[in-house]
Amino acid sequence: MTKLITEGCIDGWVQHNDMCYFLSHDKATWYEALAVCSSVYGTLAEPSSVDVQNFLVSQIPRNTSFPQKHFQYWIGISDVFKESRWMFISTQQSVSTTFWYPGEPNNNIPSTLDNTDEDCVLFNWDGKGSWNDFSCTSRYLFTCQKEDADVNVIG
Ligand SMILES: [Ca+2]
Ligand SMILES: [Ca+2]
Repeated sequence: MTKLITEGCIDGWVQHNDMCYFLSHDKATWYEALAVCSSVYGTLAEPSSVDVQNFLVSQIPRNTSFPQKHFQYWIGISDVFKESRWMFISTQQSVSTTFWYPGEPNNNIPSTLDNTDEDCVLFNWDGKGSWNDFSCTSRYLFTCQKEDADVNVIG
């Protein structure tokens, strides 16, 4: 049996260290976004360090139509399992390095129809990468990550 290891990222994904990242052009709920990322054997992006956080900030396109409005993206951090316990969704490890916008996370409960609280994290709340907890059923852009090496077994 031959093992063929292909390094690098597939088209449309950007490499950083040993990971590939994808920024969506379509909006989805946090749950839908997680399903999309999982469907390509990845997960929602997890800025687990200053390095990854800064890389993701560098990848966000400018909103040329509405320069005052920043593009915001779902990332793979949630407190959906236990309120105020923020964890990376792929590993369920607690998040230690955080980049919350001042006053966040506030678990704000909007007076919308579904009346959910805020259990999912939006990246780039302020145009500088800050995080804000938000209602998981809101529709936003999202960013996925996956490991850069695809292993294809031939034989
Ligand atoms: Ca919450
Ligand atoms: Ca919030």
